[in-house]
Amino acid sequence: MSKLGFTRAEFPEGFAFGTATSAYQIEGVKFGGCGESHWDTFAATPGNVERAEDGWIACDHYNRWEEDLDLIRDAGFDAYRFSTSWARVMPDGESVNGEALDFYDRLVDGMLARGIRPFATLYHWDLPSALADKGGWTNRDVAAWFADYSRTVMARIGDRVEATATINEPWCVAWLSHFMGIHAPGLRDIRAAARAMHHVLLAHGTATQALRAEGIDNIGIVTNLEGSDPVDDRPETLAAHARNHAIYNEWFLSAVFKGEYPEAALEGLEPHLPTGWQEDFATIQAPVDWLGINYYSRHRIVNAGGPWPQIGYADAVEETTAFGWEVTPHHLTNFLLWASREYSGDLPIHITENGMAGHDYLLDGEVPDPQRIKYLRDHFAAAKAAMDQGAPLAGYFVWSLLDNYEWAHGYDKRFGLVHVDFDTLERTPKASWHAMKEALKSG
Ligand code: IFM
Repeated sequence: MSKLGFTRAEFPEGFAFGTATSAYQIEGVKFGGCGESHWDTFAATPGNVERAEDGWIACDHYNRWEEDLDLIRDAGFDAYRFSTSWARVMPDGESVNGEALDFYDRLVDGMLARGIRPFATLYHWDLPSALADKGGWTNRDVAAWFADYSRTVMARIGDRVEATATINEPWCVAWLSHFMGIHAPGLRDIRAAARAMHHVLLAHGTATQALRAEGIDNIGIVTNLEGSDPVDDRPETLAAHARNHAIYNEWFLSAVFKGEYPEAALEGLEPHLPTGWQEDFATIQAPVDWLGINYYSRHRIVNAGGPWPQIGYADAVEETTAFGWEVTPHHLTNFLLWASREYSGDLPIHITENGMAGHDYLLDGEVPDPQRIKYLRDHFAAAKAAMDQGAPLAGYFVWSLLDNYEWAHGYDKRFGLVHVDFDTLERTPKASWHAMKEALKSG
């Protein structure tokens, strides 16, 4: 048995073992005529990002992509989930940067040349500043802007991409960024949040329809689902827990697959939704071919009091990662079963992200990361348990290939299977990369 506790033979033929990254986190916006995004200005504002770090150089993937694809191939991965940058492709939000399309064209060809199956994500958070100036996700027009950008990218690479996701983690795009103020644009406003919660779905549906009209298929959306448990069974705690689950997990799945929003979220958000929001479900429900689930951890929920939604987080009680996130693999099993039973039915599900941040360090040319190996072993087992109970799991992408820019936390939260020295940009595979290689070699 491999260190990761699984062999390929335990998974169906064609199962996509993959790894994932995103453009802003690795490429380096300094290169290739990339335009400014709301993450550049958010990071340049004191107090938003640790050490005010940004994606200027990041992992220099824009120049080192061949070495990075070699690392994916050499580990034995079947698939690579990457994202295209909106601000790189449309630096001013409108006109197209040919260099950007050339780059993604080379990248996709580089994957195919190495036998790696390309899984593209169109939005992983790099909104052009020119569109942020017009209100970004709070402006209904974002749906048409996003469809236009999606068409432009897929006209160039859509013929060779196996699967396409519209939006990565709509909860982060909308709630974390417009209600909690933790990600760009850093708003803390319930009206802005409600509009972003709706427009991100409208953008997903509008782009899905636009891509289909151009003959692109195998389209999905990537939701991040977070486990939660109420700290006690007092009615006010249970109500806060239900609201958290509705806003975090149910809102997006319910809209895409059922054409409705959950009551526990509508009770606070409905007054702030744009007029006529119900009519948009016809677009939001544009059929998808697969569902992506990103899963990492859970929160213990308390009632924080104060204004709606009164969601508060209690201290962790389980083992935690370097991020302070609790390690709770059983929630992954539950989510895979719940999402297919309640929403996506027989559609294939991909675990589009799963992984952990560690206090990883380079020692004599090696990077020992035993906690990550155990984390992955337990989560692969949790995924397998869901499959054994009928969940239609078709792929599993480890987050992330490389240590990279972890948004508001800058560069010191290391999620990579491969260590990156951010002074020299040298890559060193960690013990977990070697463990993946061993498992993927197994019959
Ligand atoms: O790094 C992020 C990624 O961009 C989106 N999903 C969660 C990861 C870890 O926080």
